[in-house]
Amino acid sequence: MTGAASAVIEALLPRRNYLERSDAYKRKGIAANIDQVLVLAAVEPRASEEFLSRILLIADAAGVNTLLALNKIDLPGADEARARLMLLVGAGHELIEFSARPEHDAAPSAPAILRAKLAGRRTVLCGQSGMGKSSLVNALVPNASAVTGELSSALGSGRHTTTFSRLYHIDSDTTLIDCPGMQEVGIHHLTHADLARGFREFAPYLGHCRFANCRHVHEPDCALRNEVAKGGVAPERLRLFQKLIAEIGV
Ligand SMILES: Nc1nc2c(ncn2[C@@H]2O[C@H](COP(=O)(O)OP(=O)(O)O)[C@@H](O)[C@H]2O)c(=O)[nH]1
Ligand SMILES: [Mg+2]
Ligand SMILES: [Zn+2]
Repeated sequence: MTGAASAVIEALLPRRNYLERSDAYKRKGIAANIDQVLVLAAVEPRASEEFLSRILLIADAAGVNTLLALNKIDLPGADEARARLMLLVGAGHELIEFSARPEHDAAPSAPAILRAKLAGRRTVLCGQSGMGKSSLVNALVPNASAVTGELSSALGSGRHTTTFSRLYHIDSDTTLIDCPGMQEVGIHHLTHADLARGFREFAPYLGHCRFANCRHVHEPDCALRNEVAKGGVAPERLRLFQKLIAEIGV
């Protein structure tokens, strides 16, 4: 506690949903009762597609809507960055793009693109360090003064990476929760079925394998692996799926 501030819990509201991540030992809550997760990638530094996939998976498993966004499209390299996200777009994730820095007025500004999508909702902002989360908060929230990246001049090294989630009010019924410092997104709390469903483009093939309990790894007559061989599903996506089920042992 800091200073004399204190608070009283007036009521415990039932949880509508609960976004969490987990390693082999413990689960870590990210946020509860949210309407959507805004998953932020950037032109530079390059976002990890695996990181993005992991956030999308935990959100899908929690039953929370997602929105995938590419920031910093004012930078050269936007086309390549967009192309790298096409696997996720092909999997059924909507992609929006903008520039969070208002001085780059040639690119669509974040408030213009996001206002209607955020209005009246509670949105959690997730993304690796450097993607522009704090810049986006500053663009959307009057007087937010979130500290943005670069090297810390005071310390000479290290980054301004905050580690606590913060909730900002855009207006009386619109909130944005910044989740900084998320380097790893463990998925140990997910089941094989959660993962298979989270790779949304797998849906037409699930349930059509020879074995009802097919794990889609090396079973014969696997509908999903057959579809990859035919070119209908991207091999990178099946590889990531197989890596993740091996990681959590399901
Ligand atoms: N060119 C450009 N730079 C941006 C944009 N958004 C953020 N940045 C820069 O990217 C760096 C990291 O941004 P920051 O908001 O701290 O990222 P965070 O770690 O996700 O909170 C900072 O130097 C920002 O000024 C953008 O739309 N365009
Ligand atoms: Mg930040
Ligand atoms: Zn199969």
